[in-house]
Amino acid sequence: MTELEMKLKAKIPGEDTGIEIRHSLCAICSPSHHCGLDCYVKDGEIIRVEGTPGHPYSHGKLCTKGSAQRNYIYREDRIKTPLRRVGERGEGKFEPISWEEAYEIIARRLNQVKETYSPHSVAFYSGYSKWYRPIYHRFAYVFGSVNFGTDDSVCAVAKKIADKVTAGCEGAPDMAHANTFLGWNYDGYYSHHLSVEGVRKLKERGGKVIIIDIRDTPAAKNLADLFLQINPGTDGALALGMAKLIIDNGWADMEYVEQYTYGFEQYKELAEEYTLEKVSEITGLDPEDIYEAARLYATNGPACTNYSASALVHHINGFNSHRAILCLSALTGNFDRVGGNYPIPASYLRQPAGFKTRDEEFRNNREPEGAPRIGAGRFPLWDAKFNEFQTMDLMRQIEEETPYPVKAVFALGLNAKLFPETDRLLEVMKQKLDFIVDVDLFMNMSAKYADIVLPACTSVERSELKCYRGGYLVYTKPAIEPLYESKSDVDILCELARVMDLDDDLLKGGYEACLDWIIEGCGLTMEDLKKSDVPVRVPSAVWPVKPGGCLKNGFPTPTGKFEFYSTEIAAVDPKYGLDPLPGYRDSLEDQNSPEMREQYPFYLCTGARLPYAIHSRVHKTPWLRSLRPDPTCEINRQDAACLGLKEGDSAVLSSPYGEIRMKVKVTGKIKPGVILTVPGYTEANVNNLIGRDHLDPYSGFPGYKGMRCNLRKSQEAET
Ligand SMILES: Nc1nc2c(c(=O)[nH]1)N[C@H]1C(S)=C(S)[C@@H](COP(=O)(O)OP(=O)(O)OC[C@H]3O[C@@H](n4cnc5c(=O)[nH]c(N)nc54)[C@H](O)[C@@H]3O)O[C@H]1N2
Ligand SMILES: Nc1nc2c(c(=O)[nH]1)N[C@H]1C(S)=C(S)[C@@H](COP(=O)(O)OP(=O)(O)OC[C@H]3O[C@@H](n4cnc5c(=O)[nH]c(N)nc54)[C@H](O)[C@@H]3O)O[C@H]1N2
Ligand SMILES: [Mo]
Repeated sequence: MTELEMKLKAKIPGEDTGIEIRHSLCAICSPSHHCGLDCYVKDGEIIRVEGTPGHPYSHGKLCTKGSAQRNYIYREDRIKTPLRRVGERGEGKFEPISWEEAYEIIARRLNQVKETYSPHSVAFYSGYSKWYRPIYHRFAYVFGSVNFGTDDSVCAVAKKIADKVTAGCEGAPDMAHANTFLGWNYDGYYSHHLSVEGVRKLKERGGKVIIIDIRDTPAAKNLADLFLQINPGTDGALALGMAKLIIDNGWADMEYVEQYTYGFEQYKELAEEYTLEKVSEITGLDPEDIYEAARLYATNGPACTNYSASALVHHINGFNSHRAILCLSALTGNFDRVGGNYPIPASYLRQPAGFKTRDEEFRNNREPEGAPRIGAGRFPLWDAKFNEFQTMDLMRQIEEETPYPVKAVFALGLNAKLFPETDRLLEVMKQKLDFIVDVDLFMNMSAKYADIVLPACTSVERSELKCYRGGYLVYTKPAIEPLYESKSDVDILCELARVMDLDDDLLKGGYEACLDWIIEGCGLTMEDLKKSDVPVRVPSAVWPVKPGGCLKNGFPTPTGKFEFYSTEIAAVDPKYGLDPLPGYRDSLEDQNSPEMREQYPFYLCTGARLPYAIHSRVHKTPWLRSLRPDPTCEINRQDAACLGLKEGDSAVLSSPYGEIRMKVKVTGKIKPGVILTVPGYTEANVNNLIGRDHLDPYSGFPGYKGMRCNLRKSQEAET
């Protein structure tokens, strides 16, 4: 009996149940969290799912979203066949067509744009899903367009670039050896459930945990020895204040600073301005707590830090706030040291796993030239440090056609709801684009603007290559056949490459041929991988990766040092006004006129994660939606009382850009003056309240988590 047959017998005794358990993975969430999934299949249908026991990364765990997998897969709004638009863009009227016809139309229309304008006039876009990216990235390049762009324009990459221009590389927390964990905007319970175990173990060893958050979270409650409930968007000031305390009290590791860092004197001078009194005023924190956080972090080392993919860098001052926090790591001698933060190179899909693949070469060795990427003129640092277009400039370029027109958008997972001023973007696309293709699982609001819509299938209906920390690779097998006429995204891309006769034998050879090329040299082939349906250890993997490389060989920065003063930022044309030091600016500095303050007195933070929501992809998944049926915003009880609002009231949330209607949740977990909500609802799209130019000039990231707003009781009949 196989391991799975034994498991089935233990769970469901009896003969001939007709049920089989098949291993797969859950891809609802981010690439670092693709939990192993066991699917119980009967008559070609999944009737139950649970986490894969013994999975080397997820260890049998599955979060709220993953547990609703069945409900997600069998949703009624799944796109069933290729579709051609027959109504107005946005109207949602389509007719089914065959795959052949769809490919033929796409090939013809994309080539038309290429010939009439240029290949760069086709923008290739991807929403949140990452698994197909190497294939897709290369597809865009082989087609000839420089414009491949993704949700990376608003997720995590600001942090990565800030790391690169400071340390030359990113530093992952070495939780296993730290004595103190600085959980700066860390709430693993909601956004990274698998990470909580590491923090719990640290505590069990007697380690200390500091949590800095704007809301009282499960991490604050369950893990924190010290919890600082900070005013939103003021983290940069706190980090500089902590730096001053660390320097003034002699807690800095001056040997490290002298040997390995650059620009300490300027940094010290900057920090000098951030007195305890001033920082307490900006951040709303008790001076004693600030002092204690600095003392604990600097003196109870080694100390590692959590760097959030979104919470900080979703403020228009977020890039430098992140740098200011990162600098604390070097100031205390914790960067690239055991128990601190140190670099672990990416293996595949930009995830660290301890072995090498040719993912980046595969994506980039066909990179075309001949035009600047979208956003290059506005966000030079982004453009210099990351090989994707900055999608936050897409709307402007489509509208203004400078420096050249963009006339077609080819998208996998188009979801305009992630973009600030969503409705305006959709209108601009509707008016100005010649051709739009969208490949998605579900018929969402944005897909309705596409000329051709193609049905993708979910992770349980296809195969996927995935790497895991610890040196593992898996090539999953489909647990069920693709539903309806849906296909795997990578098959769609490779088939289209053939129809278009793109000049690339790898893409035309199919997904597995591409993967064979990518993993060559790691010690396993696709044939080897296919023999297992759970992750296998890669022979060339070295894990754990050890720290110390930068200290020994020099940091990968222009000076070879950790740069408090970034020489790469200093080299950017001064007309962009970028500060080489991690200086602090107000996160509402573009909205501080007296009229704005009066009209929009609240601070709107959107998108702090909730365990049963992820972007817009599960809002229509009934089980998950039932946990929070109405679009809801949270407000402190004092403010609610002042506004005459009660729990469950219908209210209008407004900003200078628009209004939406939401239900009110009254809470003690956020401070007065702050309003919290999540994006992704079609009927209450909070991104219509965020200005498209409310962007961080360093990264181009939008200030999703820092916008002025107001809330008033809805005058209409309460529902
Ligand atoms: N206001 C506000 N806005 C935000 C954020 C915030 O915090 N606040 N967070 C930002 C961040 S960090 C992110 S990452 C983005 C994410 O935002 P999006 O990229 O919009 O994320 P999703 O809505 O999850 O997914 C996009 C689309 O991909 C589809 N999809 C799912 N799986 C597949 C697949 O396998 N193939 C294909 N072809 N399509 C698939 C989904 O159905 C969906 O329509 O949102 C950003 N927007
Ligand atoms: N359940 C769930 N999990 C997710 C996602 C999801 O949508 N749902 N999205 C995934 C994606 S794409 C991303 S990018 C990551 C993001 O994951 P994280 O980086 O963890 O981001 P958040 O949960 O938005 O923010 C973390 C904490 O920061 C706090 N915070 C917000 N603003 C501020 C601030 O100004 N200062 C401080 N100090 N704290 C602040 C929030 O209250 C929250 O508790 O999550 C991933 N995981
Ligand atoms: Mo994200």
